[in-house]
Amino acid sequence: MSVTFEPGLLRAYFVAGTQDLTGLRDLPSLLDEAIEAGITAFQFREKGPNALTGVAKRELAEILQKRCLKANIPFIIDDDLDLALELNADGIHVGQKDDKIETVVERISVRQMFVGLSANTVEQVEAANQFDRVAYIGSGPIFPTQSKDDADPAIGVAGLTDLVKVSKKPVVAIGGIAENNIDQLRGSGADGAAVISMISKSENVDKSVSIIKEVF
Ligand code: TZP
Ligand code: MG
Repeated sequence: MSVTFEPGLLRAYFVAGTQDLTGLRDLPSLLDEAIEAGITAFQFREKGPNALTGVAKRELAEILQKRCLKANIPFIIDDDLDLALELNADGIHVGQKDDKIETVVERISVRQMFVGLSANTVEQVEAANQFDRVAYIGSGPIFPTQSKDDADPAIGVAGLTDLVKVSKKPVVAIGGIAENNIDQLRGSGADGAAVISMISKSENVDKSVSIIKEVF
């Protein structure tokens, strides 16, 4: 049973991998907490020098996918089309430097799977508009972020608003979104916030998710 895409799924979009966790937290229990708090989507983004690979990555993905399935929220895999196809994930998310969108669209052809694409310039958004299979755009970083080593410069809320105007797809804002700045996204036209640290480093996950859902 897969979750089909609708823009409301972007409201409170939690992104994480084991590399984002500090201390004694483990990802399945953090995901449980975030689900309980009301996240609307989860992306498994296992990336970077400390990330799991191979069987360990797949086994963790399966555990997380079961949680999402039970909660009826989409399980989205970042930048690993083979794994997404193998597990029949609800969605695949790719960045501009990952597999080409043409390749992704071709390889998922007959699957239900939806596609999210990162785009942070007007040109990238216009290109994404041409692909029917792209369900949503992820735009950012909005603010400076610690969670992505190769992050592009922050585009700010004004940059986000410009992209939303050009996009024919719903847009989720990402990057550096925190309790002390999320208010600035009101009226940006984005459909939601995608966050790593606001949830994974939160001392009160319930409160953090409520703050996101209060804005979106
Ligand atoms: N893409 C653009 S910024 C970013 C990604 C994956 C990192 C978001 O992490 P945080 O902690 O919410 O800033
Ligand atoms: Mg990437």
